[in-house]
Amino acid sequence: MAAKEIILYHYPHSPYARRTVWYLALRGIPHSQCLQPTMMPRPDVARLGVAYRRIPILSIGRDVYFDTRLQLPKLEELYPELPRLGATTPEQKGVERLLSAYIIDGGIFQEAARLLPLDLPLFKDPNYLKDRGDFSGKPFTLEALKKIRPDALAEIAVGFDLLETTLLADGREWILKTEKPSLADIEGVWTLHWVSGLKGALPEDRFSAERYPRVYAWIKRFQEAVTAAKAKNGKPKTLNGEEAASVIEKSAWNEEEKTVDEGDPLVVAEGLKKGSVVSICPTDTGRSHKDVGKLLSLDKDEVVIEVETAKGESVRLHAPRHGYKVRRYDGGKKDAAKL
Ligand SMILES: N[C@@H](CCC(=O)N[C@@H](CS)C(=O)NCC(=O)O)C(=O)O
Repeated sequence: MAAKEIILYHYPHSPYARRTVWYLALRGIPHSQCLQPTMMPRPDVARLGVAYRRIPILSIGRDVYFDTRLQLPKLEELYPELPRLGATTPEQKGVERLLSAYIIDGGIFQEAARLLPLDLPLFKDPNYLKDRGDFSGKPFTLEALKKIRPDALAEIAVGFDLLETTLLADGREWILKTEKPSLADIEGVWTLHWVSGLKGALPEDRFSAERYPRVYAWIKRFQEAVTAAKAKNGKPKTLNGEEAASVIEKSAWNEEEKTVDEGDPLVVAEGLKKGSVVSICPTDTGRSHKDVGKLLSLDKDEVVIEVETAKGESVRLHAPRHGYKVRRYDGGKKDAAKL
């Protein structure tokens, strides 16, 4: 069987990327990394024929996966010999999925991102402010951040309180009472871990181990588990952009191709079939970065298109349906009309 090499394109300070970094570490899945700048341009990503601008991006063989919400379930399917992290009972799966939705769609991460300390060196760089404006779709200014800070703190307090007084209230070590951290812990912890570790983000008189003892102890336990796993696995190999692209282009492995669900309302409305040219973009952030390619498959969970790398090799881009817009490609006419 062809080898499935795994490469994670990320930068270490990215809280979303940590979701996948931690998952790979806790399961001990062998992989390489391709480190990226904190802002655009990202030539290594463009080299793959990818317009999507968000981090992390994960490649497995010749398949490239956007979004941690697709990457984690895909990784869950691989390496059956390594213990999985995902929940097994329907009730526990529900907790796992609801935590993901609460933190990401419920806006907890978005509120945490509003608490970035205003004295961050990056904020002195006008290019960074412009880049984050492109990312969010509206101007990114320090004045606006300062103004919404009290509201963001109120929202984050709700998040800390929820974990402290419900899921962790009985003193359990891990969300699903597992022996080790599970996917539900990753889904619940990543934003609170990030914002509580970001010096100057949270006022100490309102957010501390005294105020939220169970949450702070859980974050610490989680970090210790990840540190131990990373020490056991050793550091992933770091590839430069060209090396990473060439591993992907040379790979003989593709995920088994699925079909286009003919009854899917979007397929019906847009008149799509296998081979139709479509565009894909996220619906929340990074919306202006559209990938255009040939539709290979579409179902309720995932859409897959085929694109060409800068060297003319074909790769498959996978995006989740949730949070992504798929449209028949009109040659960019609608975008041009907006200008
Ligand atoms: N829903 C996406 C969100 C990814 C995301 O927003 N990542 C941030 C980094 S933490 C990003 O791409 N920021 C803009 C950038 O780095 O260009 C996911 O789960 O992967």
